[in-house]
Amino acid sequence: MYLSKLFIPITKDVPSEAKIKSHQLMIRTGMIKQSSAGIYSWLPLGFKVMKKIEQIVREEQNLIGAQEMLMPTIQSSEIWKESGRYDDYGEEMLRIKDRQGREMLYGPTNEELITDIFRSSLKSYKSLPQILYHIQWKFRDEMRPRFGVMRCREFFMKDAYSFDLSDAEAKKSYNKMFYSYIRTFNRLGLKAIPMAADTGPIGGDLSHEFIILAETGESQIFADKQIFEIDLNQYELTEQSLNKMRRDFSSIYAVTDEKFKEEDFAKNVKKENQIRTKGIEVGHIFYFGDKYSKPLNGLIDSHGGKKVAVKMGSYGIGVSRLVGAAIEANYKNDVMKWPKSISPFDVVIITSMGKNSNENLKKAEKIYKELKKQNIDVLLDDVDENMSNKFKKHDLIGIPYQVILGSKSDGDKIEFKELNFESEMLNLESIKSKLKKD
Ligand code: P5A
Repeated sequence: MYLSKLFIPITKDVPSEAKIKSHQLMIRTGMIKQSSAGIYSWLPLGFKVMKKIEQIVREEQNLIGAQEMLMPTIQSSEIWKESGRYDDYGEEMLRIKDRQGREMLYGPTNEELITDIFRSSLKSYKSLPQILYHIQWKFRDEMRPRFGVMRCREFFMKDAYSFDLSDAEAKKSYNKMFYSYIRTFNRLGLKAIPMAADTGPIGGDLSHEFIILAETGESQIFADKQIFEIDLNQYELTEQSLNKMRRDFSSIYAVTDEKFKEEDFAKNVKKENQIRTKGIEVGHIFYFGDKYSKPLNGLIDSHGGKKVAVKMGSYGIGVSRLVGAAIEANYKNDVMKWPKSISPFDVVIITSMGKNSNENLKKAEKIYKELKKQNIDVLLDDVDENMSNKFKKHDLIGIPYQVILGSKSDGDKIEFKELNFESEMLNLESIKSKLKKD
């Protein structure tokens, strides 16, 4: 893609309500545009990043055997009345009437709808376990939408639902999802720590929030610093390893504010290991047994033919929130550097448009074609603007690698720079191998 052709409305005008870096930066680099309070359009640059995150989430869900499907955004109020949440959910639910006067709603989550699908589809324990997921827009009429895509009204979520015969089996599904989340955030280049959490309107008695440390986060967290030292790569998808993983994490104190008790913290964590800080919740998993299957009659025949309510859990990842969270975690000293796995482009060729512009552009196009052949996603900055402005702009856009065709590049030697590092002079072959995908 040529930058001169890309729809990327870069602006210096940031509205005063954009208080945190990710919000400011997403507007400045034309990633999103607010259409009304807490509702955004995703412009090409922002959409590209969100799609990359979505794809990693998808691959990691598939890896643990979860099956992708798609449920609608608009739901009927009937199932919510059956579960009892139609009234409980309160003002956050956007309620709509269709032309026949039927009460509908824009789904804030899908526990009811998936239970309805399950109850009319599966009848026997022989079909269990099952994990289904979709990646779909949600709507919550938040009282104070803020921080751009972090707390908005319309947002993109991956939500998965597990179905098992017994509590013991259901815990295995919970552990698989726990593992999948650790892998997912790792691949996104983010250190997200599972913390014991409250269940709120979703319900149940077992729950973890996955939290990225950030001063701008809205979650207050209390943890033993040892939790950040657990080697996340040691776990495998076997029952034994998953049990070990849960034991490792539950043996170290890490909770959100709703679960926090000063005396427990003092008792369980040495003073010098105590961390009190803020974080961004990027995922949240719940085990709630038969909270929905019981009122909604999600029954299955168990071994002896006896009908029992299926045991369920639900598992969410804030896909659109993650775009903002990744910026909060990676923006430092006025430079944004995307993790390789979710960067909107793999590399940018920054071309000086000064006195040798024709020559530079020809050279840039040649390199561009070569890199494209290697399946490398390249942005070519062919905009007629001075180099210092270009560098400033690319510090904000955050593509991690730059090929710079300015005064230093000469013949075979091309200036190559990784953001936040000194540049080096390399030939095209070395650049290709540096950019090679794993
Ligand atoms: C789990 C999946 C649920 O809704 N039901 C289905 C459960 N959990 S949750 O914690 O309420 O949300 C899951 C994740 O969605 C993101 N999120 C949001 N992102 C942007 N704006 C919002 N207003 C918003 N609300 C929730 C979070 O990442 C959360 O962890």
